[in-house]
Amino acid sequence: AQFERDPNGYLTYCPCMGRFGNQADHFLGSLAFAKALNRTLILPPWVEYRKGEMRSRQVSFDTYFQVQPLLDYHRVILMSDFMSKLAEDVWPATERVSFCYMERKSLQQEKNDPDAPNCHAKDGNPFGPFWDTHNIDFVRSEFYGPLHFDVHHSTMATKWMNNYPADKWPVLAFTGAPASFPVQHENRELQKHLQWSRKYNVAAQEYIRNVLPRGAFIGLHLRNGIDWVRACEHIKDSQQLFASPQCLGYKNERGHLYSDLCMPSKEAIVRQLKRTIKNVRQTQPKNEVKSVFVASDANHMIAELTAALSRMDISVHKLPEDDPYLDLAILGQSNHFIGNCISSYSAFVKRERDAHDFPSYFWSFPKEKDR
Ligand code: GFB
Repeated sequence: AQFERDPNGYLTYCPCMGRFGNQADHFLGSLAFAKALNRTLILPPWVEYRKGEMRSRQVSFDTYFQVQPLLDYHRVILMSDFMSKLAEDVWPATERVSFCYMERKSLQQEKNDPDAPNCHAKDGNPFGPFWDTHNIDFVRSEFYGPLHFDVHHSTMATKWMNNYPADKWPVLAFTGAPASFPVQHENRELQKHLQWSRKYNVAAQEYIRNVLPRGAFIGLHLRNGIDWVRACEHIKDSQQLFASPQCLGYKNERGHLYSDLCMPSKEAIVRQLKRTIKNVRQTQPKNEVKSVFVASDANHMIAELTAALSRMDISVHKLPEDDPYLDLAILGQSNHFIGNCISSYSAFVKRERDAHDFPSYFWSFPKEKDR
């Protein structure tokens, strides 16, 4: 029964924008969108980029997350299952249409190209490699503008269903996620259905049990690579940047951007960490903080933090090898978490912790003078 055809149709997309944090935001929105349209969501693989590789790698959705808890919310199917068990019947190769808002120019297209308007859904990286993973080619394009994806504040879902009924359009395949970035406020709570696969749950538990000293630990996310330094320059000319609504509020109800929020100084990090530890010691004396776990894309500051905490008898740890997913799974389990308000990678951890009522804080927030 698991692989019976859904008469209400299917929806899928390429997570073609950004790295994991962006893709996760997009996933939550796409899940809500599929539910609003009452279509089964075909779970796309995650798209990953490795240094020195020209083509993205696609990693099956269930490598990192369980399928079952998503089914509590809505019907979903792995893309590999859909393609091997249902596509021949539901979505034959001669009927595969790609959906985009409006024409997307091809990379090679000259100014006066006579080609008919097209989504060019497989043009460039990761677009081509993504659909190639499951041997998907498109025979036609469909421009869905001016429809959009905000199903919470309008009759948008009805419009989609009227324009694209499932009997004529069994699969809606989008060139990018049918969702906003950052994640819409209403969709944040869907994070509770996104639960780590057994492999990552076990790995996180083992690390916490076997490597960290017994006792409470504080998880830190330090986003400080060169791409981040450059991205932070946009603070000057924006109201919000990436995930910043998670601390500033979606309408800036809790403040405006400032550069420490994006790139806190080393001194500010040490100060805030010490202050957090002292607070925890005062408010939860029974659950003493014994260690700090640091996740970072570049500089973990292990030496600085170790020196700063040595007199408090607190050790500082990081994974022996770079693993963005295990870092996330461990941060999700820490007793306290300090993340970067602007980073969607931190936002993933924050949402997961909110779902469990675990406390989280942000670097340099609130602004020092307001504290
Ligand atoms: O996840 P992501 O979209 O978050 O991209 P941001 C950052 C990527 O950097 C992650 C790596 O997917 C990881 O591969 N990374 C970041 C980390 N932090 C860590 C960490 O603590 N541990 C490990 N192992 N890896 C923004 C994007 O990234 O960066 C924007 O939202 C833009 O699209 C900007 O590209 C420059 O939101 O932090």
